[in-house]
Amino acid sequence: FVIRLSNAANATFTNPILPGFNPDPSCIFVKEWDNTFFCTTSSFLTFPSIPLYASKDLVHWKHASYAISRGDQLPELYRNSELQTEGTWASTLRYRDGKFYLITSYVSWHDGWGPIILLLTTTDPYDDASWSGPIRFENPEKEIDPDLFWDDDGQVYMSVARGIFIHRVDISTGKILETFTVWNGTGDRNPEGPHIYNKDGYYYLSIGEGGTETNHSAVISRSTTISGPYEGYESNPVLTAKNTDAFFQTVGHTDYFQDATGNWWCVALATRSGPAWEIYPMGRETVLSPMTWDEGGWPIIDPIQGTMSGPLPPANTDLPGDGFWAHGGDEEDFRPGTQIPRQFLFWRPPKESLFKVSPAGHPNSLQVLPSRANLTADSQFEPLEDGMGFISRKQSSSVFQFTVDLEFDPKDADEEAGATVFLTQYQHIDVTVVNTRSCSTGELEQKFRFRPEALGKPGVKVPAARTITVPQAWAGKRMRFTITLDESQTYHFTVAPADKPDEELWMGSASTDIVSGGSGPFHGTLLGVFATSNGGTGKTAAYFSRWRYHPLKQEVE
Ligand code: 6LW
Repeated sequence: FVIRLSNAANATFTNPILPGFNPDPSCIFVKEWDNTFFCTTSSFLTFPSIPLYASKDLVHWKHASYAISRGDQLPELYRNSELQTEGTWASTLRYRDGKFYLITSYVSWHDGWGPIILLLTTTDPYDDASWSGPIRFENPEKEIDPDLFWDDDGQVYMSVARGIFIHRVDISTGKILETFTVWNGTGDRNPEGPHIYNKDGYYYLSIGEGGTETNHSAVISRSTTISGPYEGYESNPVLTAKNTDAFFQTVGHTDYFQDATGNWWCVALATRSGPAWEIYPMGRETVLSPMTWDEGGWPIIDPIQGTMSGPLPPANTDLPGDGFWAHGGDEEDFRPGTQIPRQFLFWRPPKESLFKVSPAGHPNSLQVLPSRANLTADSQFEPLEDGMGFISRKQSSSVFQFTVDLEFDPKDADEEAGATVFLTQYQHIDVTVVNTRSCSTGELEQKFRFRPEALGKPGVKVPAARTITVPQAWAGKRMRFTITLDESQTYHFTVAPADKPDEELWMGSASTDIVSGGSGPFHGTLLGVFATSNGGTGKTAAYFSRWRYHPLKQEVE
């Protein structure tokens, strides 16, 4: 029998534990790494890809590394496809004998549906460079959501989804040695996200089903042999928000782990949307719930709420590395000698020459050279050939203020630079300075432009785009762009001269509805800056400075 060492009093914590675009969580506890919890989440097309977060107390999460930080870790880049849902999907993170194993599927439709299963490893979870190049696994049925499980006899099993299979594999080569067709859930659609756990003589197979929308749920089965037959739990699902009016919806895609005292925990993905499920700009985020086992040996998981309690480890923020805090904000001044901030993300592997911190002549700024592509996918511009002059961070709070300054003196027609709320290349809301040719005089004029793009969500109400001529008195000045999200879930966009921020001009307002779901059903919004020639020949650099992102409140209900 087991002596429960836990005498931790219940303490409260707040969901989501990993706010912002952080779906498909997979988490472990690693005693050998100073009693630290590690989690990973899906990145899709954001790059660097597949973040690892670390925590000592399950409350304070700090970014530790990216498993994929070099374009050459992806076997093919599929740069020409315009599908926004490609990229790195659900991964599984595991630790064994001094090594971290991250198995993921890189999904592409380049030649039709073609997910590639990749295994990356490291012995230092705080160091991007230490992550190995991938081993590509056999994937005859084009499966996704790989899991890794080591049995006591040393055999390794990879379970995968779209119909659940368990493959016995050789992890050094990625070869499949044997395949078992096993339990596919309760009969609901999209059995996926499998994980296997060994406990008290049973192999437990946990999966998600119902699809990643409001019908999502977590179900479980077990068997005394790895190959099955697996017996479904009669009281499935073990966790869901379907048919409830909970604020946290779409709950599913779970992973389980035990802490130092033997307590069990469950992570899942969820959207802070309420049952109406219309407004959830941050997409699917990572939530936590305490978990116990009933007398029959089946899990009991508390339904997800914003404030929960459980036997948390003592508060501890002592974590190594130069990572950022998942709940934190930014104050970035791009000082000479520094790198691109760790929380900044590109859309696909970047053309690195487009970005430079503190370039000569423009200290304390981030230089962004224009790409021919703007933020909207349009094959006319061969959008991905020469990269995208776009860089961002995740929106992690449902009320915030994001402010950034811009020095930009465009020379050619259609050169444009500014700030954006970005879900995909089909759904974003931009505020910029753009060089336009006047219809009446034929002269080039600098204008402020507000432009919502909602191609990816037909039928959504979109405010009109508008331009305002840059006032004479502001010409040549550094401009300040501010994006504020208020409690009514409306983004407001303003511009002002950086030296007179009170003289701000309102450029537009837009509902978060525009960047919820649609072409980015799996995604969450990014807040960023960009520079583009809009398909032209312009080469004028944009210099961004004084980047401030202040999350103001985590919750809006
Ligand atoms: C992921 C699947 C899912 O592969 O959504 O909600 C897919 N679960 O397991 C993309 O994140």
